[in-house]
Amino acid sequence: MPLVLTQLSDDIGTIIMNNSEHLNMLNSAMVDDMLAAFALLENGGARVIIIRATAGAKVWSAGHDINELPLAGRDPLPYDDPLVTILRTIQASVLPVIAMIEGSVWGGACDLALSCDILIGSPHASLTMTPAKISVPYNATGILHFIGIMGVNIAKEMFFSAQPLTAERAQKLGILNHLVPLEELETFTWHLAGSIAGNSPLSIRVIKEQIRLLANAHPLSPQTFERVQGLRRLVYHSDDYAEGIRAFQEKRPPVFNGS
Ligand code: YXS
Repeated sequence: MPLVLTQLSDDIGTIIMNNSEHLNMLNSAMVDDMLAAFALLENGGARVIIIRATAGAKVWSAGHDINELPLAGRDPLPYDDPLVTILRTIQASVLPVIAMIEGSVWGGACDLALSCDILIGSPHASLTMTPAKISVPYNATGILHFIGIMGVNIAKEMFFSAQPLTAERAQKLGILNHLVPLEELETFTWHLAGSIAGNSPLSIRVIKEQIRLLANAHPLSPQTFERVQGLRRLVYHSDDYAEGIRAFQEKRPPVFNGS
């Protein structure tokens, strides 16, 4: 069974995460198939892309495959990590990308959903940011991404609490563009995609890249960048990082000792 289904109709491309049995975990195989689907649609004439899970999926995506996280002492989210790669691909795609979210979204999959240009959710959608749950040091790009979209206070609450942000609250905060009844979600998303597909693809492509460049214009001094990376090494060299992964795999609450 393919991990990803790809469809193209009326200039609208759809990438369906088709591994709900394994909660659409963003492991390297799933990401490889998503990257291939992107290339197929970008070169196949699509004017807009919808990313979704299969209908009825309770979990849109459970995020990074924890079993693919490197052992303690190595950066869990390096530049060439599959999850980080798909985030860059979505953000840099010349096509507008819509996340159609029916279920719960976890960890790095939140970053994937937020990398899309427009988020449309049903009342069952939720976003839960989990680094602190398994003692993972999130990366600078990702943290800036969250701050840019939701502001410092909401980003702190999401990262510190690892509690779900409900669809209703996400919509009030402007994180979800639209909160739509489940039975209308597909039609609403398709209609919005159609209105985009009917507009100038060149103008949209230029505006998307302009917004990406201007929104990410953070003057980071080399010293600040090194400091951020040094802080991350504190975590991924820690016992807590290894404990977070071990506890998940052993299905027990983690016992963090802060070192
Ligand atoms: O017991 P089996 O072998 O069937 O495996 C269980 C889970 O262990 C497994 N599973 C995962 N395995 C690896 N990586 C994952 N992200 C992951 N999520 C789940 O899938 C099988 C079914 O899970 P189960 O029984 O818990 O299903 P459920 O319906 O009761 O609960 C669904 C979830 C999503 C609420 C639950 O599976 C869950 O909390 N999963 C972990 C979500 C999470 O923490 N994701 C973040 C991954 S790390 C990441 O994305 C970044 C590195 S970061 O942390 O920095 O954001």
